[in-house]
Amino acid sequence: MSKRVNSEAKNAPQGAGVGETSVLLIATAIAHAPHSLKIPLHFLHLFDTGTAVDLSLFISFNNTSRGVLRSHKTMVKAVVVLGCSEGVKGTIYFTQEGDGPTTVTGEVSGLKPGLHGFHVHALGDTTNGCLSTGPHFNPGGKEHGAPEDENRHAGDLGNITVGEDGTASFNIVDKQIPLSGPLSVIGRAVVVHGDPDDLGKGGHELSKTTGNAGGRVACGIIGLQG
Ligand SMILES: [Cu+2]
Ligand SMILES: [Zn+2]
Repeated sequence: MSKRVNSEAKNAPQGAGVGETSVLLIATAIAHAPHSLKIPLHFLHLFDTGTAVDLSLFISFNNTSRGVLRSHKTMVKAVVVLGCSEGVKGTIYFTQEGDGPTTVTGEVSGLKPGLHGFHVHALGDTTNGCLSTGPHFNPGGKEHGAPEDENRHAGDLGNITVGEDGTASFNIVDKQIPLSGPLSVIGRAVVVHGDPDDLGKGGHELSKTTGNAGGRVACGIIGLQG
């Protein structure tokens, strides 16, 4: 932003040096006064006409970007009710504020103790049970991996850990599963697997596609929540 102000200040027919310094001073004042953008009128009189126009554009641009920032801070929520397999139950909640990361929380019961692969699959189609939810959600055309890997499917959320009582509760924060926009996971499915996801590192022929996580023991469609 200061680049733009600088270059336009140079085009001013006279007093460009003074104008440039003052614009930078005002820009600094604006940056340090988030709730008030009142600029004393006599400041504006320091400039020739050309620079004054620059300044008003700068101020209105600043106002606009603040307004846009505020209006984008909406919360989107989604919910999954797990089904498909006898005895496995659970509810999973998704929340995303603005374009920040998505938080996934939930509880699942009726699973064998240990690690279970946990993914977002591409389709919200359960006409043939969890089998029809397609492969892992992978809009980037990457290989299967761990949530923290650069090379991973967007749907790769790793494992959930089930205790001796057969239940798991979890809280996952991830940047690749937004709830709005072209890469939204709304309308897709969450799948819980019978075995651990090897996170692409198991050396099995399925490691780089599914993490060799075994059968799909529970799944549910990610639906918008009010
Ligand atoms: Cu899966
Ligand atoms: Zn995957």
